[in-house]
Amino acid sequence: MIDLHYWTTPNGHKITIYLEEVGLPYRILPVNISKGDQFKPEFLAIAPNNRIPAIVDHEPSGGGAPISLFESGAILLYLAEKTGKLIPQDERGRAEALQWLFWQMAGLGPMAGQNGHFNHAAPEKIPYAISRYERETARLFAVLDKRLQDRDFVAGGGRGEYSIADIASYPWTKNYVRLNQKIEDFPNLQRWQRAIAARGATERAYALVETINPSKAAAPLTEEERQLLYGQDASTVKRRS
Ligand SMILES: N[C@@H](CCC(=O)N[C@@H](CS)C(=O)NCC(=O)O)C(=O)O
Repeated sequence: MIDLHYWTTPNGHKITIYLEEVGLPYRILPVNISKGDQFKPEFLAIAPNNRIPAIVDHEPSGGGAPISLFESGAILLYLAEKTGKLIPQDERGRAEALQWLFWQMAGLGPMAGQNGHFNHAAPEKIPYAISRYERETARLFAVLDKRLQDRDFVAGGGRGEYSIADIASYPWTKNYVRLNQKIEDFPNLQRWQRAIAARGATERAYALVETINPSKAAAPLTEEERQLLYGQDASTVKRRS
């Protein structure tokens, strides 16, 4: 059994999509990040960066004590290695999958995250910051679009095979409206996105939002929530353990 410490955000969706795809038994432990659950000592013990997602695998393949992990890319890779599923098995395909997984983790995720922050959460509209992150999001969408011009999936031989590389990027392109991107400018990405959206596992993963966080996106952040999420600095880490 896998414990998934989860909230209904793009990085959280990556892991529910994967687990739904491969059918590993898991249990969700909601971490409501706008209420401060990410600072609870029991969560920090497995996720010292106070960010979701995190997992605890109570049945590691090699036996022994449970393995806990934070960082969505590390979690996807761990689960793919555990199950042998949704990662190409040949050397070349596996290298491609890792390359695009790291691309998402180091590029698309952080840039789109800042795009969302400066467009929707920042207390003041800073045109340079908004433009910088919108343009960088668009550039990264174009990179993905180009990669998909002659293939169905990001990594693997032939037309590619569905893998953790696709799963990592999908949630960060699904929210293109929020990121102020015109999806019709990226037709290959749009085709890929539609194919992933139509998968049963993707539908089940996103359906969890209704049960775990039915009020999602209903209300703007309160001042207290804003402080919790965006008022963090070194002292936040030092005073919590
Ligand atoms: N690089 C991390 C990023 C995780 C992350 O930013 N999680 C956000 C939600 S998508 C979070 O937990 N935020 C809580 C906070 O900022 O206190 C990953 O991919 O796991």
